[in-house]
Amino acid sequence: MNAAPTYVPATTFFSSKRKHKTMSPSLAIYRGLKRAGIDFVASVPCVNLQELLTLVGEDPDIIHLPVTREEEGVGLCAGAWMGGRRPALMMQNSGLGNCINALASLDMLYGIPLLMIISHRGGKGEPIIGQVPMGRLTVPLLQTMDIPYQTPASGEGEKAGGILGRGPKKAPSSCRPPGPGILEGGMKRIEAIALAAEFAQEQNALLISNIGYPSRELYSVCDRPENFYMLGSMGLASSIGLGLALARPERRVMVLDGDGSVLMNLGTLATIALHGPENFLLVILDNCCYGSTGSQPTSTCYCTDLAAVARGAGVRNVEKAVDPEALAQALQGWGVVVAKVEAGNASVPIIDISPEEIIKRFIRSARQAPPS
Ligand SMILES: Cc1ncc(C[n+]2csc(CCOP(=O)(O)OP(=O)(O)O)c2C)c(N)n1
Repeated sequence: MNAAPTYVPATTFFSSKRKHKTMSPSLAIYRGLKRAGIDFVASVPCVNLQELLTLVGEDPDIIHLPVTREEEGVGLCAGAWMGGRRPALMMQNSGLGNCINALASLDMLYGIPLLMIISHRGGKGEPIIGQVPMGRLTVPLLQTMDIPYQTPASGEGEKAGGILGRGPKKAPSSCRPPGPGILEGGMKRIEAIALAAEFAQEQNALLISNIGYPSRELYSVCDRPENFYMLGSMGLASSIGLGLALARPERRVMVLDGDGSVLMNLGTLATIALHGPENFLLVILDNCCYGSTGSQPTSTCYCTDLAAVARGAGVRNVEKAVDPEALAQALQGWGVVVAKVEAGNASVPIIDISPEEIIKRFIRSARQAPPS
């Protein structure tokens, strides 16, 4: 048996809430990365990584690839390392969960080094309950996988990339196509959500809503037991809705998803094409960005047309809606609707009912016998 190749990963936890007298934690981490010669970064955004991602994105010597799913970043970084670059993956700790297989059967198997900068949500004082499970599991997961990690204390951010040495190469110029950019003066996401919620109420439909602000906005405009608010598991709204629609063919099931989340689970469109029943409607609220984490642009801001992707995947009923009238019309159908909405979040509070309560009242309603 061959000896296992040496695995040289390193993980740095990072929280922008950390107080620092002289330098922001983001800047300290960025400087550490520069000192270590990091010249290739893949990322999925997190509220706590906003400043660091801006610094990385503005650096002409770093190739920065915002990716659709953290696991994709593991592959990109492996390829970049094979090509002689010094890569890092920046993500929230929930993304670590999405990376486990790739870390084990790619990086660990071949001994490919990877620096992960992980924002550690879900610790003491975390306001979003959906972050808590991965918050607890992060360190045990790293320990189980034998991945060394460090949590830099105030002022230690510059150590972050310390293990990797020097030597940045000039980044090639970007070939990112110009795109339509973020919509201005269109429908607000909360308006689209209110419209869908009203229609769902009329139809006694079950409604699944996307992680982050979309769920908060739905909760604030029209809370019903028939709403399932996602508090974590980014990307799975459409899959949850499809499973439910197949299980309850007599009920209308609607999903309010986001472009970033659909991009994270793009295969869902192929599954919907093959198995999507007539009681299922996926509404993609496309604001061209990750609105809930600071409006970092997604690829729909530049070049990806999710309606065309859905059609290409084989979904037969695909509509586009850019105004409330078109959306109201499209809500009557089934399949996929891509509703173009403005970036930005309404100022609405955090959902104050527990996950246990959300699921209890939802399944009571979802499983009840249809009226005879
Ligand atoms: C696996 C994982 N990666 C990253 C995050 C951080 N995160 C939470 S919401 C969100 C943005 C969702 O964007 P989108 O689906 O487009 O919805 P929007 O908020 O723009 O309406 C991100 C990146 C997460 N919760 N889970």
